[in-house]
Amino acid sequence: MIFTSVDRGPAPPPRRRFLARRALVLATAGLLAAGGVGALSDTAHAATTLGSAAAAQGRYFGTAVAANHLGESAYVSTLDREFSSVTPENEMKWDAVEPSRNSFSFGSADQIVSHAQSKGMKVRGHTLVWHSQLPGWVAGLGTADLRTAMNNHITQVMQHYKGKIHSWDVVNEAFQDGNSGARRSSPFQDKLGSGFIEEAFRTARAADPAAKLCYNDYNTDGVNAKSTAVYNMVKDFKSRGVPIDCVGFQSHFNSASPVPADYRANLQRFADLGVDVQITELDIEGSGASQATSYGNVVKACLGVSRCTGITVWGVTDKYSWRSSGTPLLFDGNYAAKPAYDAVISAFGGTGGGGGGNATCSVSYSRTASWNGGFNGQVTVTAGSTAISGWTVAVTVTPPQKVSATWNGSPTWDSSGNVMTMRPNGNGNLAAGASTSFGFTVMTNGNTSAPAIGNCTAS
Ligand code: G2I
Repeated sequence: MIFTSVDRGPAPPPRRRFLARRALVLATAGLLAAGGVGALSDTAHAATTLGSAAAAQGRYFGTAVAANHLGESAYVSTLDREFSSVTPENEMKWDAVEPSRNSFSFGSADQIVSHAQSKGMKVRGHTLVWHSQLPGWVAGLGTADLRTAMNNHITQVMQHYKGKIHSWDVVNEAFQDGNSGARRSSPFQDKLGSGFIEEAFRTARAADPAAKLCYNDYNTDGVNAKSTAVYNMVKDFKSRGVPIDCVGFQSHFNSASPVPADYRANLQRFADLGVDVQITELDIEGSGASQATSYGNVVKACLGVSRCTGITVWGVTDKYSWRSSGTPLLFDGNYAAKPAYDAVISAFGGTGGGGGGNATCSVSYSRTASWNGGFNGQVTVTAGSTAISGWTVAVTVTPPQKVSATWNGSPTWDSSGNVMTMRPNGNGNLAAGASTSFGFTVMTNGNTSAPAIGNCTAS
């Protein structure tokens, strides 16, 4: 075990030695916080992230966000580091923002929007008119009242967020599954008829003329009867001047519904109608190399269509996914980047580390010791298919936890003192597939949760 901090003078008894080491680590963190914040954040931004890799190709890379996780430091640090756009997962839905007629509650959605704005992220609005998560009072209205209520809802919500939303899902999931190509039954469809969709778009354009107006649906990712029904609607809207700017493809995939072979071709046929296309709720159940390949194929399909303006994944971490047991996202439950993450970066043409070539690495974490008040964590860094000469891994602890010692690595700290970015200490050169490990001691201060291990970036 090689400690990075250097003890001065004769060896004190063990307890004092530990505290001296802790003081040195904390003093270093303090120094960096006082004088080195700019340099540190520059370094952080130099590394490839989902957002920066997508931006290099002129795209955004977003995620669904739930307001109730914004207090979790590992969730927020992963969100802030990696993503350039957010979609509130539930907080802008009708039941959340207008639970009773003409009484609006924007608290949770506002929380997400202000967080995004403070970090320079774009916001997708989801969703204005949808049959689901619709409060009971809406379904109880008569036709004339329903029309007024729908238009009022669109207007009030869009005006509240005017200028803050890059794209709105104006109407969501209005078509039936299967081969009928018919509209789905809903209070809107059943009482207002199919014309409710164009009415919603016209009202939306008047409410916030700068926002892109999208139709969003699932099982429309390949060419099939449902996507063709949507295609025909968009074509009709364009020919009659109904305002529509974009089509969202939710892209919830699993083994029963894999990434379609004609995904790119389907996106392209919509783009050819004169609308942008966006991948709006991407998640792919599975793991390992097959999940990674599918994710890479989605990115390549989007890059193959110039009007595919961005990709949003439906959550930050597998542990909070709406289908968590299928582990469909890019970060596991400990916020470690999965192989799918590397596949996304590399499909965007990134290097996974701000370095050259195809340098990649992956990480695994284990708790190697624990005692009352503390534990030791070990992170193993493994080079990908080419040799690497350097790596960085971010380790985030949850306050009031503190990292009190580290070994076999060279740490720097963010201004909060919770995020430690570890770089090699003489162990940066790894042959293809070779591993090294670094370790650290966490003082739990009452919280025994595991640290979040960020993605490994290699150079
Ligand atoms: O179902 C996946 C997505 C399909 N496309 C439209 C999206 O809006 C939809 O998102 C999901 C959310 O990810 C879930 O989080 O929509 C679900 C509802 O239709 C959301 O689930 C709901 C639960 O059903 C509620 O019980 C819960 O109170 O989430 C709510 C908030 O946690």
